[in-house]
Amino acid sequence: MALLSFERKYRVRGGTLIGGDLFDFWVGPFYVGFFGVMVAISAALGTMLIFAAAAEGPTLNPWLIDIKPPAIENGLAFAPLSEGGYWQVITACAIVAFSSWVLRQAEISRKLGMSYHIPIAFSVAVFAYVTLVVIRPVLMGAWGHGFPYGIWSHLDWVSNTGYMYANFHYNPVHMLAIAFFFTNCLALALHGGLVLSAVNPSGGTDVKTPEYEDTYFRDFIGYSVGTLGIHRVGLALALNAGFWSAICIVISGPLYVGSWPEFWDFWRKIPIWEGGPI
Ligand code: UQ2
Repeated sequence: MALLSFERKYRVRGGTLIGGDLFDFWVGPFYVGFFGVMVAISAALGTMLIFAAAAEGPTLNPWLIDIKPPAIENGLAFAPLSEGGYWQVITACAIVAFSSWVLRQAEISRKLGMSYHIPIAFSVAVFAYVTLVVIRPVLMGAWGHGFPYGIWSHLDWVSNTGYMYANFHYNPVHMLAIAFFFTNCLALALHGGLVLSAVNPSGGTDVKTPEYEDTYFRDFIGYSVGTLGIHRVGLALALNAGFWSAICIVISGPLYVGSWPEFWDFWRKIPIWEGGPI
């Protein structure tokens, strides 16, 4: 179906979750909807608040701007704007914008009669962010445990937070998340390489069909996961990477304090070899 007649077919009313027909229209190529309006308002407000907070100084160097959460002593209370209040309102704007973005994706899925894979996938990224700035700070009793909004300062936060647990690489859930990131990289490299090798072969030769792709992997490792399957594998790997990243940080503090290297001492204490030569 030609693009123009396809657009006439799907650019129709309906599928909205809220607001009925009110914002059920497009601006150029972009679907708006109630959640498009919510994104526009909250993203604009949040961005302006970032500029307002940055304007209070001490620097306007883009690399060094640092919008800090309230001090730990502030607990879970509202803070004055210049003492972490900006961070709190910016965080609220971000969560409204990200959630509205999820729901706008869902509305577009509904309009097209598609499944909800994209909003579900993006929700995992939003969950990881909310874990860092809301769930973990609330479990630890202070907004001050959230990460600061700054290019340099958020790196310092990651480093300092890691060292609070001596060496974060010994966190088993951090290991799991990294294993998913690496495997995701492997899968996307295999997939990108395979598809390009089939559909973009050397000049003058024919584009190859999916049978060639299957046969390549059957010759190579005796197994092809299939053209649909590789996308299931990829999505599952990507979502697990984000999900376990959130879990690995939310257990650090609320569930486990102290050093991650020492966590592994449980292994030495297993009764069948406890007291033995190791
Ligand atoms: C495949 C297939 C594709 C692919 C890829 C494979 C024809 C175009 C990459 C091979 C993938 C396998 C064997 C699974 C890899 C699993 C992990 C966890 C890395 O068979 O079908 O479609 O792109």
